[in-house]
Amino acid sequence: MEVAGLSIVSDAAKLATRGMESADVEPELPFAVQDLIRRLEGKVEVWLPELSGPEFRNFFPACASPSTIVGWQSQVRLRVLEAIGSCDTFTLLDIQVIFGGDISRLTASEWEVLLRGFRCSTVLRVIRVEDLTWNSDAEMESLCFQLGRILNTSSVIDLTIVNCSLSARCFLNLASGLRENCQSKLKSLDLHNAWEDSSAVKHVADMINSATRLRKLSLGSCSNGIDDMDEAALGILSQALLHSSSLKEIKLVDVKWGASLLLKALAGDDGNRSIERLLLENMDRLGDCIRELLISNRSLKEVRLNSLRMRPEEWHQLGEAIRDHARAANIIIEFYLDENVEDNWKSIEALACAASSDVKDPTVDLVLTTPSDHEVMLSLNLLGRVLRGEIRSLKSFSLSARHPRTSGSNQDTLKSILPMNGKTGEASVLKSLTLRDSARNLFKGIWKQLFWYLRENTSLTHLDLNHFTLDEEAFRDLMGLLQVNLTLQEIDVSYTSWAKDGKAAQIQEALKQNQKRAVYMSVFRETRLAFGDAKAGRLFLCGSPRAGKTHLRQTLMRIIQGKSWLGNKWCALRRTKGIEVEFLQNNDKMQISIWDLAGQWIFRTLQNVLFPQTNNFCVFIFVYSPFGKPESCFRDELEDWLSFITSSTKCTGHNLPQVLVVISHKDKVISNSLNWAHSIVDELTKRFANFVDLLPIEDCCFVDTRKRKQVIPLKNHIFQSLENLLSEKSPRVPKLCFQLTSLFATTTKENRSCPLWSSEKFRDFCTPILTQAIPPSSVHSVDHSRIKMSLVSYLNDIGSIVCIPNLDYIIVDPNWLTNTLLGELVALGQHFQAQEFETSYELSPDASKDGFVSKSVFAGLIEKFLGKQPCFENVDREVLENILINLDLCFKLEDTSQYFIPSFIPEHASDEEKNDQEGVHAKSMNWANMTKTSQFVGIRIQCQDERTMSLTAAFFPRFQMFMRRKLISEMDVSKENVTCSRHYLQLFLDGHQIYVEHVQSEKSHKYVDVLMLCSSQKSREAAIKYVMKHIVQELISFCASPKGCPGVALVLGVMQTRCVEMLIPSYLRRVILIEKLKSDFIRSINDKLEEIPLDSLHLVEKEELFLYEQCWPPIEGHTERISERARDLLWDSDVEAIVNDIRQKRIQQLESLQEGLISLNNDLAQCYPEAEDIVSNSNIAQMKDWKPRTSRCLSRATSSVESPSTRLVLLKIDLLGQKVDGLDERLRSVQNILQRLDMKMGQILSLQQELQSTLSDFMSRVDMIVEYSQELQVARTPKRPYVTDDVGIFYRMSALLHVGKTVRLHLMCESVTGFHSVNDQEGLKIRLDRENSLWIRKTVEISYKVMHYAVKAGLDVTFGLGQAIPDWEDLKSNIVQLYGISDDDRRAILAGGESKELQEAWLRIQQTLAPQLQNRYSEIFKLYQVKYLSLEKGGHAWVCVQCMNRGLRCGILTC
Ligand SMILES: Nc1nc2c(ncn2[C@@H]2O[C@H](COP(=O)(O)OP(=O)(O)OP(=O)(O)O)[C@@H](O)[C@H]2O)c(=O)[nH]1
Ligand SMILES: [Mg+2]
Repeated sequence: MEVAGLSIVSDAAKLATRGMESADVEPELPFAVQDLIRRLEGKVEVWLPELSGPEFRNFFPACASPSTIVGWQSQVRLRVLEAIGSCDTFTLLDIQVIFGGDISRLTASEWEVLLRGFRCSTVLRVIRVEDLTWNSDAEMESLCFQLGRILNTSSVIDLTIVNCSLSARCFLNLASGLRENCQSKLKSLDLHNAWEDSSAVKHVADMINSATRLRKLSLGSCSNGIDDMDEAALGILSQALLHSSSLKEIKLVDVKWGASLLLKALAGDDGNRSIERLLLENMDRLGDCIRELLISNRSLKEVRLNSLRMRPEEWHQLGEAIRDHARAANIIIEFYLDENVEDNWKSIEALACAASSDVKDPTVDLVLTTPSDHEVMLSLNLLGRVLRGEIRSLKSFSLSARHPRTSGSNQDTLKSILPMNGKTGEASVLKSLTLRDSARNLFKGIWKQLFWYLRENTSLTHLDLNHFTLDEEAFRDLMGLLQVNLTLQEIDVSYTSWAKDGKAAQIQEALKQNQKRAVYMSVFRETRLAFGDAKAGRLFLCGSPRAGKTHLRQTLMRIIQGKSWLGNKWCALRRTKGIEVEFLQNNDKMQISIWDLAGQWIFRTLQNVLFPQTNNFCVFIFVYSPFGKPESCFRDELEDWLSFITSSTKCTGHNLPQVLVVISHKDKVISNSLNWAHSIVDELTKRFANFVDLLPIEDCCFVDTRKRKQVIPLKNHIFQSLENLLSEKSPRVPKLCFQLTSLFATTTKENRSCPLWSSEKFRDFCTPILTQAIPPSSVHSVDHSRIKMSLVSYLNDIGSIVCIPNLDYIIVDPNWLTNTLLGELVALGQHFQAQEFETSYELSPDASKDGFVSKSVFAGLIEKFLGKQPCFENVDREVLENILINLDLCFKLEDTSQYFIPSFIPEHASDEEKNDQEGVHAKSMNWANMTKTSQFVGIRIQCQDERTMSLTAAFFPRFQMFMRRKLISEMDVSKENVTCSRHYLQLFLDGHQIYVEHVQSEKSHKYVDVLMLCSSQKSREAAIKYVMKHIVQELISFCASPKGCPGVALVLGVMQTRCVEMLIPSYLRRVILIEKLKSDFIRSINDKLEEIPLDSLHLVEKEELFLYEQCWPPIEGHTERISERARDLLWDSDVEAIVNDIRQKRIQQLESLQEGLISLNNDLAQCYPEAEDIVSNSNIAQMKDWKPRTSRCLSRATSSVESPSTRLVLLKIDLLGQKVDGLDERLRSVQNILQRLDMKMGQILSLQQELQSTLSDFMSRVDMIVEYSQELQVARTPKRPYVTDDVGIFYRMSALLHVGKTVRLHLMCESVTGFHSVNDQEGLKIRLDRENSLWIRKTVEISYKVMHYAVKAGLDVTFGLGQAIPDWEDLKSNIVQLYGISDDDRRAILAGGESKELQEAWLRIQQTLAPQLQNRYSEIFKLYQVKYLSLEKGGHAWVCVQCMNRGLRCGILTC
């Protein structure tokens, strides 16, 4: 197919092939080639193409010598190479990618064509030369010459050569490029296993000398063990280092000559002075050298020692040198703790103790990684000593448990591993603590302990809990810790469950508030004020209108004040407006304020605006009147208030807000029974268990609120609860603050006309009390104004005064604000009639338009208020306006003089016709400048748990005002680009049009939608990044702040794009939670990976794996059923997180599988001494002398394992590990997210391939150990039998098999992707008799063994064998000797070959099942016989229907 505009042969290519007699008829150019050229020429390709794939085979064959390819093929080759060379979009030139490392696939002149274009590249950053192979040295030398030229003139800054053993000439050629140009931009040179022999070193030195901007040099040894460097070469290299003035960092990995080089180049007075960072990895005996450097080199700022091998004494000496002489501020020491290296622990202890100093600041960062739970214990023990202050050398401590082989039974021990031994932790100097647990949740038990110990710690500022699964309990523990610990400044919980369920924002907010608290608390401490236990408690009365709250409050007041019924005539009670606050009890023991909330919904907006910021010691009383209402009302009202309480109160640890239900109107109800309420309370107690402490209804809770006698027991009950709360351990508070709180209460009661105090008045009022409170020892050092500012902040935090920013006054009477002012204003604005028969105020029926009113309406409202109230000191119109604006309840548009005041004035009746969901849709919303190619994004920010949380009425209006102020004053957005309306905020930012929409009504208040029309100038990704940072994250943090809904955790959902585009009303929009979409997406990729046959993995289009679609159901009247690609809905960073997740899991699986395989091989080797022959394969001979290289990531050679097959596994894994490690490094240099994805996907495919082949290897070893033989395979005998008792639960099986018992013989599905039990499988009933009990016993043994190895290899998790696995202890102790083959069998094998008993068992299984195989097989076992196409997978198998269908679908089996 000839495509218009694409000339197949370029002029250059024609030129290059001129003179060639081409008799070939030009065949059609394959699509893949055309496509590639087009992409390259369109300069959209960002990643070098792989030309070794089958689609290019005709032009770039693997076998033929490139010089023999002529004519048409040759022209096409040149065309492709030239297109690559001139593409000029590549940031990374990785030679290996093009032909998998075989450079002989191109001729020298072809390389020249390919590389020519790179010489003048201005985007190229990295050149990698890794794992290359070549036929003649000349080829490599010529390539290096080309690369040298690129180094000379392009923008490349990083050259890496790994595993290539280049000759001296190669380096000469590379260096020649640099020599010619002293302006080379090269900043980093990485040479690992890069030279053939040390004759190359002089040219390396030459490169260092010529690269005047070189900052990083990394040198590493060869994995083949050849690592010599003669004296002369060493001298030249050290001279080059010594004289480099640009070098900042040197890294040496696994080299023998490291010490001599470093001493020559860095030590002493004349050593290099520019190098600041030194990294040493995997080296022996460097103690003396490092000591010398630490002492004599002044310029080293950071020294990182990774997996160094030294004796404990050497570590001790190094520790002392660090303590006494080291100048470097950061000394990072990493240990990989393998079970088998005993000295490691002695070394760590020796170092940590020797470096400990009472006078010097700690400089050591200790990083421990361990795969064993024993080592985790030891590490935690060390941590205990560090936290107690016994070891004072560590600045930071990091502990990663990598796939610890634990059965989980150690958690109890873990809990007691961090004893504080009566110490408070004040002596600790540790600043940063990082804990990681990559797989099995080993740390689960320690959070409580750890957080408890950190309560008194005053050194730790940084805590990193990345990647953990953390539960609600741990969250409460942490929030409890943050109540008392004001030292912690940063807590990293990214990639934890808390980051996903919205708790992270709450933690960040708590830290932010703590920073403020820390300021005033330190002032109090410095002043040495006396501290005492907290005694301020709060009682909130909530419930629907006319429930009897105010009556109850008054009766309680009368009881406390000792007034009799007759002494206090009922004044005509008005319905409450806003919140009425008064002191119920104010004595030495307790200061209880009572907050009586209006039931009317219109006041709800104010209520959480006015909630105090700290909510320790709160009791909420929900008052309910059953009079004249159906029972269902009780549930609805209680649910609603519980949700309000949950959402408005911040989590402060395990002290949940207490909620007591009081039922009023006892006198009006015929039945005294409260049964109807009990069950509802029980149900809601469970649902809200994490958030409120809903107390059971007692008899005393059913009252006539007007009757003193009936209320007295209730009062006692309430006080008892408050006393209990206060007696629990609480943060200590300055006694001075109680005194002030109490004085304010009495003073304001006496003088109600002065609720606002100027700061002078406040100061004068406090001075005498303050003078008394300051101890004589501090009198002279005290800064009075600082203390007063601290007192204001503190009293404001606990709610005894209200301090509004930008207001000149302090409100000392909270009731004035909550009731007199705001309650009244809402009442006036909303035409609320406080008394049923009250004649209406002469109000014009004011209404707002989109939340706005004119200046005159606003002024009228304020005037009416002032006219209605007695005269207050300091209160005038301006002050009132200021209060409203600074509480984020109102703002003024300067140009039109309109006021936005949605909470106070109702909407025009026509617009707002009852706010029910359907009614509300902002008709005024529309997209400006929409085109056909416009891109839309919709994000929903919603309550994590819709059944217990809601966004309270004040939330959205306040967010609107907060955001508006922030955008205009902090981000310089012009006012015209920020429009508020009652239900939305419209923004024009960065070229995007954004709606933030929230429809608030009594029923719907669970989410905020962000709708966005992206700027045509920006990519969708950039648009999402922008909106996430500036809107979504702002909203989430606002919500967690005291101004928002601090109890609400918010999570994100993504919206169907059409809903955004068409602005479909919010209640109809289709949304899926991002976490849900991600997990669906992961599942789809995993399924696809598993379905691909092993041998065609390399053919898989990476793009295909990403084809997962989210199906949206139709929306009546708006859209049809629509599917959208998950990849388009999610953002790239999410897709990357998904790929990371899959990759990480694959690596983990491979590691555990490897461990399982090693243990299996060990066991096999034990019972078959000559096992090497059995388990070896053809590759083994080449590997006899192979020594595994330690790679941090994947390889851990267990010393006991020496069988060749194990070595084979280790080699494979190690090679893969190197690839992963190498790739990781490479990934770091790749900025482009798509490139990274592509690389990682490629890596997942090779991991998958490795996994599958390791798995089949593993299975065949398992078969070997249970003696499932070739004959059985040929006879098609099922190979995964297991036996259960008659009930069918696997773990019930025990050693107690007795004659007469009935058991069932079951079979597992034998799918190659993993065996598993089959749901609802009936199995074959067998009654045990003398004859069959023996082989059945043996069958149990077979299945236990299979299970045992499956668990060891981590397959229980992968295959979902969970419930089939017997209890670990049972597995160990019952029936079989599981470590290795059973003794009987071993004896039998050693004596004569095979275990007769096992053979017998298999024979009997065969005989028993044979009749069933005929026809009833699928009925009894739900299994079907299939044949796997590739032999490697083991021929026939019995699989379940799902596995059969899947296998058929992807063509790996036949029936
Ligand atoms: N018979 C009887 N009447 C009660 C009882 N409790 C309250 N009432 C009456 O119910 C009406 C409302 O009482 P309030 O105490 O003002 O109700 P509230 O819960 O404060 O109402 P809001 O302030 O509007 O939220 C008044 O007329 C009370 O006299 C009770 O236990 N028995
Ligand atoms: Mg009331």
